[in-house]
Amino acid sequence: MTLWGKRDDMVVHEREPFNAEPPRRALAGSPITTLDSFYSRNHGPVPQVDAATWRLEVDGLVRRPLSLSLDDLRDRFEHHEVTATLQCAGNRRAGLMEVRDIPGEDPWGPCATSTARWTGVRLADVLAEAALLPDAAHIAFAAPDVSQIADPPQPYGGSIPAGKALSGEVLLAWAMNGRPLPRIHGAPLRAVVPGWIGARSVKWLQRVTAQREPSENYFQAVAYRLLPPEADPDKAGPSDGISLGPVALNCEILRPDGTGPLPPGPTEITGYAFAGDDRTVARLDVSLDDGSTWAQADLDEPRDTWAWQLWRITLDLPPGETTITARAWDCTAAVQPGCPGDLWNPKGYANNSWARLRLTCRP
Ligand code: MTE
Ligand code: MO
Repeated sequence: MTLWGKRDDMVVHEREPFNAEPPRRALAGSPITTLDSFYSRNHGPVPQVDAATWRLEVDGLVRRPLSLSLDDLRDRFEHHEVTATLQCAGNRRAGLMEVRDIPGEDPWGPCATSTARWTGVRLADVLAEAALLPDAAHIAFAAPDVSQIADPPQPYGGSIPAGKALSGEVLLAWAMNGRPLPRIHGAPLRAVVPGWIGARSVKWLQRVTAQREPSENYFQAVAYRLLPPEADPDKAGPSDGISLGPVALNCEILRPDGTGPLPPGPTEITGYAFAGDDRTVARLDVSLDDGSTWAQADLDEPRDTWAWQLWRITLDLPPGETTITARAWDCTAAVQPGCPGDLWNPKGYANNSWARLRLTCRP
């Protein structure tokens, strides 16, 4: 039996709680990730939610608190679809761990990110129905799963600013790629916060609360903060470091995947690039000489602001050892930083340094 319906060759970091990313070849060349390949990040045991008795509670700074069944959501609100990439803040952490170890965190590779077509209702429409009050500055999400990471154990939750919550792209989703949302991905209902770190797309959503301040949930107030290198992550609080929200500009090489030697000669190199939030990727460069010279890859048009853009280039790989380096530029002309050493942080988040893949070519 495969775990949670995932492909056999998933890279499983933990079975319980289930944490797994697909191999590079599973993402290569596919704008939409199939359900069996989609990465999954869980902080506690996957809850079993009975969709028939489940209700979404909407409360806090609203004039009309709501308690909605799945049918209420489906019948009373317009359905919307968004193609969005989820990217875990821990994506590419392994590259930071090569600089300095990060005890207690999984060494995620380049594939803690995937893209799906999400269907549901707009969070904005639900908040309008609840008559959101003007002093609501943050929208908090709460879920029933509990993580053993801290003492005492911590339920999962988080929040996003009201401005993002009221934008049209944030969905409460019950379907993924046109199929019912799988349990491992948050059934019966999850938040989808496009362009923001995956952590804010809360699964098994139970409660939406409008409030003045960000959520005090552990995963908002303590974890998922980008701390200075010398900080103690266990003592971090709301005033320390940066609370992670919009995803930083990032890219990776997906093919070749470095798993075996290749024949030298013209070789197609492909990958993904993702600009995060409402930015788009504008250029993608590839180097075979560690960044001395660069060639510009062919990059997908930003069809959808909320999804990654795939890229490809054919280059002549020499015999012997080669490192392929890739870097993306976004529409504001920002470029990825070169060195993971400059980005190291105690929880290993947001490694968006240049992608590097070592491989060997043998005739
Ligand atoms: N929601 C709940 N309730 N519990 C969780 O552990 N993990 C978050 C987010 N939502 C999490 C959650 C994190 S860190 C990420 S990256 C995404 O879910 C992963 O979503 P996926 O498992 O559907 O890929
Ligand atoms: Mo994540």
